Amino acid sequence: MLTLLLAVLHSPYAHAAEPADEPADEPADEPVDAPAELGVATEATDVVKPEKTRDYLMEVNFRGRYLFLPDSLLNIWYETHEGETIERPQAHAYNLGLEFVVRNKKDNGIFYVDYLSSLIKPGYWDDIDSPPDYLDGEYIKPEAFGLLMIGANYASEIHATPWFSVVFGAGLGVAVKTGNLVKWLPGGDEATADPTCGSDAPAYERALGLEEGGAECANDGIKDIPTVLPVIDINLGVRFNINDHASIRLEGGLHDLPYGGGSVGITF
Ligand SMILES: [Ca+2]
Ligand SMILES: [Ca+2]
Repeated sequence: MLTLLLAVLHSPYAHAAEPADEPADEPADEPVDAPAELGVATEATDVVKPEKTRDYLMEVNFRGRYLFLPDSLLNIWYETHEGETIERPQAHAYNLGLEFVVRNKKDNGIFYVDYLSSLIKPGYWDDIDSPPDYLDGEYIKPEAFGLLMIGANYASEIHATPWFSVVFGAGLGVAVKTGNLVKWLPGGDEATADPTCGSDAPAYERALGLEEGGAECANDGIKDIPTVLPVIDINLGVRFNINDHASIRLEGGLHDLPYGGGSVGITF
């Protein structure tokens, strides 16, 4: 019985008689008795058959992330000046990029390139002193400040259902700094570029103008940040797998900074 079924399935006439099964191979109104046409149908079937020639999938994804340093952490080192005009800015950024993923049922290799763009507003960064000194902080203004990041992550995957899984892992990368953090120091500091400008004024006044509408002091250079930095990745997320054709990954963790975000793309 089984032999018969297989014989039927392999018969060229079976394909010709069932155009609904193979609509791409042979339009229904083609003459079924032309030998050349049957030859094409058989050939096409043979090509379609070995569908799974590799036991891994690949993805190309677009990724977007929001990164931030929590206030609770910054509060350890910097005054908040909450509610004042010199209130400490938020330390946050966004991150856009591309991923190439190679994965099997359990293992994921994720290769990425992305760009972190600072969302930090110009503002006053006043360190915590004991006894308090609210006038010795620096005024920092990001100028095209960002990081171009490239790296590789490994992630392990646990499938809850064929279309939903938990993905977690870690990895390393390299970041190249773009732009700068321009700084103004408090007046009287030995390192000010123009010691005569606001010699007893705090940094925010030297940056924004000593008086309402007044001239600003020249900046005092840039913050000393290495051009090349390591990237440490720790990721925990979930993946929605759409028929092995597309996937969405939502995750959070560490991408040098704590982050939350997602990746969406095609699977092939
Ligand atoms: Ca201080
Ligand atoms: Ca201080």
